[in-house]
Amino acid sequence: MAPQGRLLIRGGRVVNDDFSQVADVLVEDGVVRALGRDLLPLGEATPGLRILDAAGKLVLPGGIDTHTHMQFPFMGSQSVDDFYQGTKAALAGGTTMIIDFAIPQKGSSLIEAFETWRGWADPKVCCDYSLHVAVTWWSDKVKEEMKTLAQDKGVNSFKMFMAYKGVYMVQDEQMYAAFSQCKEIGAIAQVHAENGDLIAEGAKKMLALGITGPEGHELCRPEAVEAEATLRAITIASAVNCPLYVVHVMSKSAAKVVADAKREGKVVYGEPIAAGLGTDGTHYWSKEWRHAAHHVMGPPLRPDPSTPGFLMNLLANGDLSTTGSDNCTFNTCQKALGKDDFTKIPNGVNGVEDRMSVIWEKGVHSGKMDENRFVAVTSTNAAKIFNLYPKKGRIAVGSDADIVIWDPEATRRISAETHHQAVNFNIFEGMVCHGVPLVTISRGRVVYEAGVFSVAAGDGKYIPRKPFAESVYKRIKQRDQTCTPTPVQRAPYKGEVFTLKSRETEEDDRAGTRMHSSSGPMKSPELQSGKNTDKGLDDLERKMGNGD
Ligand code: URQ
Ligand code: ZN
Ligand code: ZN
Repeated sequence: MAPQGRLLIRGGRVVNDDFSQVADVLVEDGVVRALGRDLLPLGEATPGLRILDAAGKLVLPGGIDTHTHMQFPFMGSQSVDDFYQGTKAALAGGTTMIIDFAIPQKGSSLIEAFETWRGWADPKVCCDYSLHVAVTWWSDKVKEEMKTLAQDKGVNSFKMFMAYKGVYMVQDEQMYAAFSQCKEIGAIAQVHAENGDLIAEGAKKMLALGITGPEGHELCRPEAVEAEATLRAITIASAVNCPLYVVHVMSKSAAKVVADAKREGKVVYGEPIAAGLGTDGTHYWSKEWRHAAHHVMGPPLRPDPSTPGFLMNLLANGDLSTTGSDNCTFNTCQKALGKDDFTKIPNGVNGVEDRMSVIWEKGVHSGKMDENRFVAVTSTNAAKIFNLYPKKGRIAVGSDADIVIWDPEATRRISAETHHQAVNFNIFEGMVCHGVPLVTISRGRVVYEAGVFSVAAGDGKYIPRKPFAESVYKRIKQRDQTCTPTPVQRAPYKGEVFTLKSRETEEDDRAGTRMHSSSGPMKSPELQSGKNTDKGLDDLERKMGNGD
């Protein structure tokens, strides 16, 4: 990366998650050096200092997209936004960090998957990034590798799939084991919450009914399939006292499950995504196959048109915590792999570029949340949960200078014609959004300004994340100390104890039964033992008058 210049962002309204203030921000060597009023009196020139006028604009912490899949090999294809084009598009939309997923095949090494993804990302990324790692199978080796990833590779989040049967799906006992290990190593467990068995059965049923189009994708995995898995994951995590992060919460039912759990005091976080907040699943019934297929993702967008507004309400009131995009884009010809069978349509939609604007429009412009909550759900909460805070997610002295100058009044019309992503479709096509990123600054450098990029492949950095994030683990640790059950102190039981029979005894019993049944009346099972020396049984036999 080119040497860092000095920047003064002058006169903007600096917005953090807790308060806003009009202030200048001085940036040097990639970090915020000073924050305050009139850091440089007007008219005073300093060589080597670039001044950006932010008067009347907002100065926000750069967005953190908690959920992307760049150049992901999936369902026989590979997502078309690679780490170069995907992260450039992120910057254009005001996002300065993404967290992608390294996903090993069943039976493969987690560390190798992590290194593979690093190998793809490092030379290409234009913004900072980090990696979640998926646990797609279970063994002692997986357990050990999770520890190594947490201790040596900067991974503090592991995703378990409850869907994609036969590919990535894990069973409850494997989730229990993986959650237990997450807790041991100070990571947060993440789940793709859908019941994979029900989806597999539902898909067969739809195909048998002759439903081969994209509507079948939603019909075979209705809301209850997501809500059931969400509750199951929360129940397992709670049994382990492991923090849980539910990725891509897509339905009202699943969001209610998360909200209820949160209100019961569970350490659980819900992540809606731009797609679910900005559009809905009525598109699956479009007469145009291409249009419908480009909305296919899992869990699906929901046909209930009140879903996006409901999810936004929960994001605004704190029931849901962060936002990602689940950006996993496939061109039409790739989606067409499933032209005759919806189960073969590669799952995934866009969102990395438009997430911030869609949330501003539907969340802030609509009056559901204020600018501070916007910063919380697009950046700060993610930084806290994934242990990046306050380097990321805040504008403060010492923080990384990942900053966006944001015009809350300007509008832009989203279109695949003008977006910076590689994919040839945009699920938000035609949406007009207030909230436009004017300048994006990545670790102190202006990388995007008025539609022009000044960034090269590899300028971004891998950001390792330490385990035991405070905002997540303080409560977990305390509960371990204070909520672990203890035995009741009581006097030992001194009475009679029934004698359990061994298998040998049972076999003898069966032989005895044959003898008795041929020579006399049947006895109760307890009395059928041929070698009954037990005093209790002798007494019982006497009482029943069978003392032979
Ligand atoms: O499930 C996901 O997160 C990935 C693998 C695919 N994208 C999607 O449809 N949500
Ligand atoms: Zn998923
Ligand atoms: Zn995903």
